[in-house]
Amino acid sequence: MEKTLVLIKPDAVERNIVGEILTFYEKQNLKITALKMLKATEDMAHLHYKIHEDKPFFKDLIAYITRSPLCALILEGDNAIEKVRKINGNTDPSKAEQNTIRGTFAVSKTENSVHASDSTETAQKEISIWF
Ligand code: 3AN
Repeated sequence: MEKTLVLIKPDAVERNIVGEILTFYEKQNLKITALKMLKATEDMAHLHYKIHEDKPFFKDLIAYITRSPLCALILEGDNAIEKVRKINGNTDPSKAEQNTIRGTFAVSKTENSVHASDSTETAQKEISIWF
């Protein structure tokens, strides 16, 4: 059984689509084992996006992720990390498949509705930031 960290990001919480997004995961047999609403602090955002700190979009990313509450959750299931990233879809909504969360809801590469860990090491680190 694998664990992964998901963030339902501010653009999605603002549009009242948290429930619809959770349904994508639950329908694929993933178990929600922790869930909370919170507003990310600058420190949390910096820790979470540390690998992007030299990228040109970093400032906008931090401003966006801290602008209003997000929903953090832990999902568990077989192959959860890969499975959740498939359900989320491509980072760029114009390239995301239609039946993915980002293909359905994402607004832009920054405001792309969801985040999910990309490895077991990242999942462990990200769970300790948000829980
Ligand atoms: P993913 O979330 O699909 O793993 P990453 O890890 O490459 O994507 O990027 C982390 C976050 O940074 C993305 N979710 C997105 O919000 C933002 N991002 C990535 N690439 C860009 C870009 N070219 N322009 C603006 N924001 C970006």
